Amino acid sequence: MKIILINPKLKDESGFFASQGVFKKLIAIPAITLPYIAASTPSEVEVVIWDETTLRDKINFNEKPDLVGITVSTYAASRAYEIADEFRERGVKVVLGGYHPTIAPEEAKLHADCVVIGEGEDIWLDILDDLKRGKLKEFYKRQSLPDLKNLPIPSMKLIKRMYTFLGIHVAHIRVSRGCPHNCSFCNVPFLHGRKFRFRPVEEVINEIKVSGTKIVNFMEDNIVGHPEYAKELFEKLIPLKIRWISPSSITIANDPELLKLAEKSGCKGVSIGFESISKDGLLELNKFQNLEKDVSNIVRKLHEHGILVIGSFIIGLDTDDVSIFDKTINFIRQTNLDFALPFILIPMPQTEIYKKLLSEGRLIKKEWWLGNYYPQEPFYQPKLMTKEELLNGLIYMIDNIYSFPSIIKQVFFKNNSANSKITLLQKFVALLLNVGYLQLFREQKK
Ligand code: B12
Repeated sequence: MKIILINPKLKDESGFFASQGVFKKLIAIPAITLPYIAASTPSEVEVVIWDETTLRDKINFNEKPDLVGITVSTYAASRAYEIADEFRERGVKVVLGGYHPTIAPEEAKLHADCVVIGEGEDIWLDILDDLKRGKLKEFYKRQSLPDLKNLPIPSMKLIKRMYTFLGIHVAHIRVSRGCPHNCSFCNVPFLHGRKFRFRPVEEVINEIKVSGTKIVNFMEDNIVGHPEYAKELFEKLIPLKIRWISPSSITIANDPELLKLAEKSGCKGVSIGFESISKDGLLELNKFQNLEKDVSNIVRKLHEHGILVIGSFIIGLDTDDVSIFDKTINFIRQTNLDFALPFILIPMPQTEIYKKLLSEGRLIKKEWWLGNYYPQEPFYQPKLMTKEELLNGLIYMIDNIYSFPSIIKQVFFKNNSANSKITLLQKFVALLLNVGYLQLFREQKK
């Protein structure tokens, strides 16, 4: 039996930093989803992975596998459906799984023989059995969320291009799934449940050892979501002498023991969703955990522990008027962030924000993910400005934050602490990220 697993690109690829500019050439963050599915496949089945995103694999529609499995995120749904339709027209069976089919299973079913709702490792075996017997069901869904014990090690070897950061082999590792928070823009609780689930620390340590590299990218929502688990993990990472980066919440800076352990275990950078510089914005996003926090102080503490800080912001909230652009630029400068990413709000389906915009008749199109769209365009009518003002405001912000003198100042000449442990190498990495984004932005502007 032969199976082809596909990760589709966006129809209009521009706009998402993961696959453009310097990120295309020097930094590749591969999706680990399909390597997980491949690793859950019995060894007698032949599996190949085509990743149209970061790895730019080409789809060969002349292939006739027994099954094509496609992972579908909302922003790549229309390309995923195009690929699925083409294979089905050629008589190949197609299964769709991932974020978007979990959110919109009936829509996905229009383009597939079967749809997987939720996490897929165990279900995958049932699908393969049913396929063998010619009895594929229309929908597959587990009744409960799986325990993360004994997850397979993702088959990264099936990814054709070296997964890299400047040519260095990086291990991309996931330790938890689920989130108890209720942020109004985020899909994660709907997709992976309202509870943190963790892999046993020993299994994570083993996966790092097996990877054969000392550089690790944790693909988390928040590495310190459960501080006690994080402390145990960090302690066990210390003997491995690795360097790691991860998304995190500000909790990392507010718990001295956690911060010390993060440093000792090799943490060199975190990305933090600050989301909004205003209290009203944070309330609108239900991001209560960020309220009343002194971001300058958080960045300073992280720098004093040798940790770079990437901060992301959502622009275009109902509480944002046109003054938000300058205010956010000033905030980024004053807080000494090493790399800052402003995004226009994306109303992901099944989120509170999506439902609100839909009920107020402010979505440009109910199913904005169908058809050709430009990922950075606002898919909704903002409240206190026009769509054009929002897009132009974002461009203005990026022009300012990423002007060359501004980057140099932000990376090399800020001085937020005499005790900063940020090394020259880290500054170089921050420079690269900023210049990469500038390059991407110039491409996008064209
Ligand atoms: C790592 C990550 C990234 C990395 C991407 C790396 C990469 N090359 O893909 C980076 C940082 C680059 C990134 C960027 C973005 N991301 Co992101 N990201 C994540 C994150 C944290 C983890 C994803 C992951 O690796 N999961 C691990 C795998 C194993 O789980 P999985 O994909 O869910 O797969 C399981 C099931 O879904 C199912 N399954 C999935 N596919 C299939 C297929 C088949 C055939 C089967 C049987 C089963 C199956 O089985 C799998 C195993 O159980 C998730 C949040 C989360 N907690 O999931 C957000 C998430 C996926 N990202 C999201 C978003 C919105 C974005 C951005 C658009 C953000 C932005 N504003 O730019 C960009 C766009 C990406 C791009 N194309 O450039 C949203 C997507 C929502 C949606 N409805 O699609 C999520 C869910 C976060 C959120 N808060 O809502 N992201």
